[in-house]
Amino acid sequence: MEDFFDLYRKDRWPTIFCPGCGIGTVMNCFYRAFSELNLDQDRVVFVSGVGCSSRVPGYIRADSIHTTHGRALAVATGINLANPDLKVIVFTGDGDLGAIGGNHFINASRRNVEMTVICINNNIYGMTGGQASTTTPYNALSSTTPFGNKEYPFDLAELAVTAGANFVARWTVRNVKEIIGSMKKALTKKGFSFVEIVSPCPTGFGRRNKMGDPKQMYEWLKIKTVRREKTKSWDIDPVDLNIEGQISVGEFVERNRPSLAEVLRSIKPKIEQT
Ligand SMILES: Cc1ncc(C[n+]2csc(CCOP(=O)(O)OP(=O)(O)O)c2C)c(N)n1
Ligand code: SF4
Repeated sequence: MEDFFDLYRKDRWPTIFCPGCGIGTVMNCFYRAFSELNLDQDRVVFVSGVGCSSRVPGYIRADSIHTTHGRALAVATGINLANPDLKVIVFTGDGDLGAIGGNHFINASRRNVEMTVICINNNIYGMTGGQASTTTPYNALSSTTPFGNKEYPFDLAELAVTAGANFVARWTVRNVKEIIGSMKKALTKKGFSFVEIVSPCPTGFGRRNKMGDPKQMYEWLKIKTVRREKTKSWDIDPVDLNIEGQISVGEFVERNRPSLAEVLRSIKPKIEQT
């Protein structure tokens, strides 16, 4: 890629994102990581489900497939197995990936399917008006939990680690340098790589939970963030991933298990002669 700006699909501007939304920051970090790696736009396929986070590929000048809600990883798996020479990159949200798409997420991690998944976790269904998702913090308000969420949230990054992904990192949108670094590692890693970015949704989450303006939400992220170097993420009970609790960030795992496509290609079937 010749120029950072070649990756923008400027004819699609302005974006649909609300003022103060963190998705634009993630998108810019991605542009930076992709262009610094000098990856070939013609050898990449972007895949997304449905949601504000899933809109990102629409602003990138490369081939992409906007699939149905929750099915991005299933389609991405098919693309990778059909043509392992293409780099498959998924943009998804916590609802798309952790709720309706949760089974695909666990199994793509387990199978170590070759793809990079970037999940923008804003703790809510942003696009559809603020319903609770699987990462909505305990006791948080949403349009479907008017008395506070009584379900405990998933820890998406830990889920990917446990299920077997080759590379897993989590940051918040405040950690721009670290996000770019982890995205570069994820994009060059063989197998399933996962980068979760905790991001503010002032419209669907912040407003209802009286978290102030977008600037105050960014301040909230700063106060809540704990580096993994200082604490193991399992020291933080996932139940604590709530508004009063903490968000552990860092690179959680890096391993080199062969990807599903590599394993399948190495099979040499023995044909029995009769
Ligand atoms: C099968 C199906 N069910 C539900 C919907 C409605 N829907 C669209 S986006 C969405 C949630 C989006 O949340 P998330 O993936 O977290 O993305 P965000 O908008 O927060 O970035 C839902 C429930 C749909 N489009 N298709
Ligand atoms: S609804 Fe939330 S996630 Fe969607 S664009 Fe607005 S602030 Fe961002």
